Amino acid sequence: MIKLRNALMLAAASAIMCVPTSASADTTVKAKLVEVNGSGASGTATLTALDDGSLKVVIHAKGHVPGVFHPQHIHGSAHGGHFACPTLKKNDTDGNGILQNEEATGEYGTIFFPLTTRGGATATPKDALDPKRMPVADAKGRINYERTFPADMVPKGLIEHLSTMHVVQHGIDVNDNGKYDMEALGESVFAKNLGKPGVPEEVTNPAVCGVVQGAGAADAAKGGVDTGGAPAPDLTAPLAATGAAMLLLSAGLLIPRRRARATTTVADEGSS
Ligand SMILES: [Cu+2]
Repeated sequence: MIKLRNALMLAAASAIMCVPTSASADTTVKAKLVEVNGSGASGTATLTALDDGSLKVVIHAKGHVPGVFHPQHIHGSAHGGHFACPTLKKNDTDGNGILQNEEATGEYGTIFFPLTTRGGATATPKDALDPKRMPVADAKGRINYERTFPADMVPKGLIEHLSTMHVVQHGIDVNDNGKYDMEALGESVFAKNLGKPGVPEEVTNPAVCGVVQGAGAADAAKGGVDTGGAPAPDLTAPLAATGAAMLLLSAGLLIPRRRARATTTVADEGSS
């Protein structure tokens, strides 16, 4: 009965305020991918936290080393934090003119969620550095990637801290021979430290980095009204819905409910 009463009151309040009762909690954030290590690559990444706890990732990039795989990850932390994209000036601690991944992670955080093309997506080399399950740039160096990860694959803390995440694509060709090789920069210390020796440094060094734009959007994902239904037409919709929810809350009409979401932890450790 209480549920029904709340529903009726919500409907009434919504009618008065012209807010649809089926407000969506979907939240979309975008990142502009900017070149690192003079890769010449660029692109955009769009992350959408869907109502059901799943995460849709769309990446369009160009200018990458053609015909080879490019490890790509969401970098960040389950606990949020202030991250930035690395720069040579600030982060090239060994002064060799190249940003190794281990130098860059100080800025963009650890590998939090590998954006594999299929299968698992744990923050371990098995997934994060799998040449067979990372996107391959086409003959013109383009990568067009889209995957929706179900809720039980999305690591805890990712949706909550969506606005502090970074999208990084790796893989550069320093000696310009069209492939990854040991001759250029030697072995990847980063991969070796993760227990995967024999990976060329060219594979793990960052090629583009993107800071998620639209800070505050993640809060909407967290506190949005869980009424399901119509997809949000744009970024402002979830925020508007949250505003409406706040009004209803202050009027004592709505009992806040945390968005149901799988909390299965996909290993958010094991990366460095
Ligand atoms: Cu990465």
